[in-house]
Amino acid sequence: MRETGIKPAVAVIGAPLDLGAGRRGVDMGPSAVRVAGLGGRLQALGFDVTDLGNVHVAQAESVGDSGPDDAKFLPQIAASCERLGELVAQALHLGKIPLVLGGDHSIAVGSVAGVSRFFRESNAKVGLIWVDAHADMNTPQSSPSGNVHGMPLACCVGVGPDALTHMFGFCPKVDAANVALVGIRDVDILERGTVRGTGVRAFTMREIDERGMRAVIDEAVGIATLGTAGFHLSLDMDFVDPQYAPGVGTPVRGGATYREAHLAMEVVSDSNQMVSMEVVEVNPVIDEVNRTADLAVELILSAMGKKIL
Ligand SMILES: [Mn+2]
Repeated sequence: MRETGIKPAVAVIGAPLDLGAGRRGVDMGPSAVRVAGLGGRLQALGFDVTDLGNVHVAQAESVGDSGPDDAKFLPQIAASCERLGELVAQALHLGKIPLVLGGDHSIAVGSVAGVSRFFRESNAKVGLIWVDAHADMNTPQSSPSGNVHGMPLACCVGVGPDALTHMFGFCPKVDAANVALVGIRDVDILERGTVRGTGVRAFTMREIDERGMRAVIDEAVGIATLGTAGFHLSLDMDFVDPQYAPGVGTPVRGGATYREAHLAMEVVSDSNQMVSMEVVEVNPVIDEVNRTADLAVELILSAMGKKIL
């Protein structure tokens, strides 16, 4: 997308949803990332930037009933994801790269549905690189918490509540064979069965330690681009070690270092195959002077092509 000679365009879409998370605060993530200078810093990199504002999401305090215990706020989350998916597809129709700011990770169901629907119109499919401390492949049956932000990747490959798996009338949104899950170090016992059963390629932190980030992301790009029109990058900031990214929904130690995280994004950028991106789970409530949001902007810039030289 960068070789066309036309100034590439990015459409920023905020998705301030926190109904999928147990801990409150990620609804402020889009603001924190904007305050960290996202728009100006993307423009400085040569992008034409349009900010579409935030997609409407329900507020927990005004919903009252949290719905099913095994998939809390499911109807509200599905409605938000549908609205988000529409905006993402519209941005792609305008030739822009959708950049979604979360919000908890359940919003990825909407982003991926929108991207997939767009490419489906031209009989193409999309790959998915999911960068995360967790597998996000729980189901209502396996989830210990009933929090939907632990389920979105399973939904993208067709496993989960119909309201999420069949959004826009088709399922799955992505073939499991085109999914790479990178950076996991905290997977629930029953969730492991879904990871193995669906056949997504999961790169654990151990594999990153042993093979190096470069080799792992190269392979992930290969999986996500095999027979696809490109891939969506879903970046959960908890991928990065809490030492560098303390302000996230669910911190887990043992994550990517600052340099490894940048390298991962730089290798993604080198592929020139990323068609859309989202950054989720920035939680300003437990952050330190917005440094996790600032790192989120840095990683976005690296994924979008910022180089040291
Ligand atoms: Mn996640």
